[in-house]
Amino acid sequence: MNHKVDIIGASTCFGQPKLGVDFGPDAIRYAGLVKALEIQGMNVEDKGNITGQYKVDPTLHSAKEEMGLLNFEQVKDFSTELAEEVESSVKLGRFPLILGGDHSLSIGSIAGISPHYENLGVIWYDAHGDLNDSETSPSGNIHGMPLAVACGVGHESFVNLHQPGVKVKPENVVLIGMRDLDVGEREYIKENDILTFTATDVREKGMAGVMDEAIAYLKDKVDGLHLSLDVDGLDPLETPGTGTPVDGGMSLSETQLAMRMLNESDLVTSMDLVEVNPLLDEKNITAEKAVEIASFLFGKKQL
Ligand code: 6HN
Ligand code: MN
Ligand code: MN
Ligand code: MN
Repeated sequence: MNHKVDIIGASTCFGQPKLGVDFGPDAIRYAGLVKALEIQGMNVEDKGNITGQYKVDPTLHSAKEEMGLLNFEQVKDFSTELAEEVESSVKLGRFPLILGGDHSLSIGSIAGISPHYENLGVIWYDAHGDLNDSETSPSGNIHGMPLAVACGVGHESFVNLHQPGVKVKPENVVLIGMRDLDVGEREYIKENDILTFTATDVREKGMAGVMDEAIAYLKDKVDGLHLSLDVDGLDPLETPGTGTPVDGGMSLSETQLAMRMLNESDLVTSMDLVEVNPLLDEKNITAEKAVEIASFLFGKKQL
């Protein structure tokens, strides 16, 4: 595990309609992220927040649509700025830990990371596949599309953002925790044969079994591994402060186990920790659990 960690706050809410998720990065900081990582021996640098040029004015937050994409301009502008910040972190040999913010931020984070790898792997830990495009999306919300974009599907200015071309091969993707997939997403997963573990697969095989399979599948073919963890992958009883909760999710302890196994695999080179919305939370517990999850990825143990 890279011990040099850059914290990059991706303070965006434009990928979905609920205000407050742009405060996610600060909520995670207030829950003690920097200290928690330093205790694990990490050299942490907090790079502050990226906001993009569009200021969030709650009274004006009504989404403008462009070809079925809500807040297209804002997401494009934000993603471009984030990709640059993330790339400079990777170039310095540091581990970018990107705090969200809604999941559309992964358009930018993956665009900044993938040029540095021949074969970037991605683990998408989420209730959702985030594999829609403007045609399959039931909502027009871009936070339901970033993994499709990374795989080369979607609006060309997203697909070619920061660097032209496909950022991640579908065969290098593993989905974990799926339980709310749209029709088009299911088709995409089948057509591209994406290794997928639903929430009931986790129940059936156990998290250890799932992670063993995921790590074995990825370890010999990827030269970098990006973990994109949406807190709605966990059950809403664990992480209520998020915009699109889905029942039947992973527990904190299953997630801790997954993180411990990823730590031991030594494969992970970057992470998004997203969809923490303090305005929907109860006493910041979702941010506190996000800190716990990151701590386990960076080596925290219970004994
Ligand atoms: N997330 N599949 C739904 C949509 O609107 O496309 C929900 C997306 C949730 C997005 O998990 O970041
Ligand atoms: Mn989700
Ligand atoms: Mn997501
Ligand atoms: Mn949401």
